[in-house]
Amino acid sequence: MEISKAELASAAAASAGNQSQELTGAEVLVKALQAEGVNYVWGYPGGAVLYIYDAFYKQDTIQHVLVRHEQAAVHAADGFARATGEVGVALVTSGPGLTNAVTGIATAYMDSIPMVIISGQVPTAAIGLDAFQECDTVGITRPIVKHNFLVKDPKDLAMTMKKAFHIARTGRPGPVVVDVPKDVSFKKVTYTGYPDKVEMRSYNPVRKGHGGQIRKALQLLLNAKRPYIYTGGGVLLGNATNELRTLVDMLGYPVTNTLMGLGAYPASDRKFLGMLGMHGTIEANNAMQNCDVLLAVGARFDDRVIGNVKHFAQNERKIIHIDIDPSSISKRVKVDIPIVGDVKDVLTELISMIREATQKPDAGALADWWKTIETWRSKDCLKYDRGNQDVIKPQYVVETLWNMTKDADAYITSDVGQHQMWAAQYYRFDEPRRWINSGGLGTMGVGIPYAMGIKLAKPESEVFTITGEGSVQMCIQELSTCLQYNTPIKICALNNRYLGMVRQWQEIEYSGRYSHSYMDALPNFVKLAEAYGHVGMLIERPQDVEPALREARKLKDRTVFMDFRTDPTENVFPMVKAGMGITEMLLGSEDL
Ligand SMILES: Cc1cc2nc3c(=O)[nH]c(=O)nc-3n(C[C@H](O)[C@H](O)[C@H](O)COP(=O)(O)OP(=O)(O)OC[C@H]3O[C@@H](n4cnc5c(N)ncnc54)[C@H](O)[C@@H]3O)c2cc1C
Ligand SMILES: Cc1ncc(C[n+]2csc(CCOP(=O)(O)OP(=O)(O)O)c2C)c(N)n1
Ligand SMILES: [Mg+2]
Repeated sequence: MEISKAELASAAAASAGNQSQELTGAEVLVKALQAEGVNYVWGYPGGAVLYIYDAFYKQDTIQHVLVRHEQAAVHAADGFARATGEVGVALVTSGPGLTNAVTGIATAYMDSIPMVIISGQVPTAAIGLDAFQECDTVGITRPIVKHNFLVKDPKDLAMTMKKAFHIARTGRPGPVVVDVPKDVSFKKVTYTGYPDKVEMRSYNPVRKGHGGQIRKALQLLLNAKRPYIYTGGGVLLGNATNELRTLVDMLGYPVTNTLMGLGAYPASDRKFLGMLGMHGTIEANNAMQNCDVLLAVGARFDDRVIGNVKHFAQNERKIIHIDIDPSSISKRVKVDIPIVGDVKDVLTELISMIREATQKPDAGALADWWKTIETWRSKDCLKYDRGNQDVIKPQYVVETLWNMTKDADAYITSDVGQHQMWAAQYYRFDEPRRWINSGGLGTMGVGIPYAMGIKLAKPESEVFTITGEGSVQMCIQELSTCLQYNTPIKICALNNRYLGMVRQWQEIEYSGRYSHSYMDALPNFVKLAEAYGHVGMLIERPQDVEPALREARKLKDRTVFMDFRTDPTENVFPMVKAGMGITEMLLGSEDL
């Protein structure tokens, strides 16, 4: 019989509970992390956390990774969490350490990523006195965390950590900050073991969906003439890709993923219509607008998906919405059948109801619906100039990478901008948790730290970062961390010499007034990579794209920075302009 990690953790907790010990708060903190099964912590030291760093020094089960900037510590732990499904842990000092971490915390919060961020704080007696490196961590992080704690007594540390991990990973996941004043980490306390249970009267997330609601949903789904399954990050967060696959196979209905859901359903399957939304495919967006029954699964009707809400409401459709967070339901779009619960539990119940049902989907109506969808699909909206031999098309780099690695054990991280959208459109993700990017906050700079976090957890896998020359400079210092911890990643920079996504908006929405979107004086990335101890490559011709990628992959143990000089004028299409409806798409430069 296999023993789960959680069981191991609670066994460790129970045995630790047998003997009480006098420990410092910092030592209790480390024991808590060990009991939670934590193997990696990304962090950066400073005065307020030196007792914690001292406690790390005296143990050898947790590897601490010293980053070069606290923002990257949080991103790396976040990338680790996205790829593994475990809670990512970061450690920062008080004041500037915490404020540097804020972007990372907000990024994780917007995409519902389970994390625990431990921050140092000035001693309790100094709080509120403008002490050296003091900041109001609880106040600053309140709007960007699922929960936060200020620990005032070392006696509370173990239970606080237990709660922090529990809150981070249950219900709608999210980051939890634990702020630890220096005296709390220094004082001794009698440690009687890590708690094995946690109860919070005010926090009891629902897992099981309401049976009556699921039955109503089933009825609607079976009576549908133009059904559509719209799935998001919640399917990945809830580890429900198998259930989704079973459901879609049983019903034969078309399915789409949001940017955050890519990989939740295999992109190579014909029933998949591609990503929907602002840069979604014609078929995915038209199906969203024209369906008569919409099953939304772990997706939150984001503005980049729905576009103009009034336009979306012009067509009548019944909406079923499965989401673990009641506050996500009817937030932006009114739904008809809300089902609050965990996507895995709810889909399992729905599947068993479908199995028992005598009624089957309306095959005739479904065939007509598929015919309509195929006419949209035949427009081949992701076509681009593949024959161009003068300049590297950015889409070609992504497509080539996909062709080379589709059967490999590969993870793709990205930064934010046009390159992110091309990665989402042209790399066809068949498996969950392989596509790691920032959707909700859209944080430039995540690409390298995400890759670094994943590579540590998955040393045998290939990890690629698709980035832009703008984004990559926001956390480029982490190339140094990659060398120190031997996390060889492959960076594919689609270098268009522009803040391309900004340039695209300026071309389309601001009559070509390119205000501060051109990057002059870029560094020599090849030399920069070499200066950090890595390999740099400059690729300027389309025919060199594939050989460069091949060579980089061969250099298994090296971090390689590939500087692809791509077409500076290329835009991301389809595109729904701000304020437009999701079917009002620009399909190419001829539409401008
Ligand atoms: C430049 C740029 C362009 C973008 N363009 C697009 C675009 O064209 N198309 C697009 O889709 N997005 C796009 N985005 C991303 C967009 O901003 C949103 O991040 C994204 O659409 C949200 O995805 P989601 O609805 O899957 O929600 P997520 O943020 O992934 O939220 C998940 C939902 O699932 C729920 N959930 C979590 N766990 C569970 C569980 N166990 N059971 C049930 N429910 C659960 C949560 O409560 C939440 O409501 C773009 C972002 C950027 C930066
Ligand atoms: C931290 C941060 N600042 C600003 C932005 C706004 N922004 C979105 S995309 C983009 C341009 C990105 O440029 P680059 O990395 O070169 O990618 P490209 O669009 O050219 O592919 C900017 C500035 C952002 N998303 N994040
Ligand atoms: Mg660029």
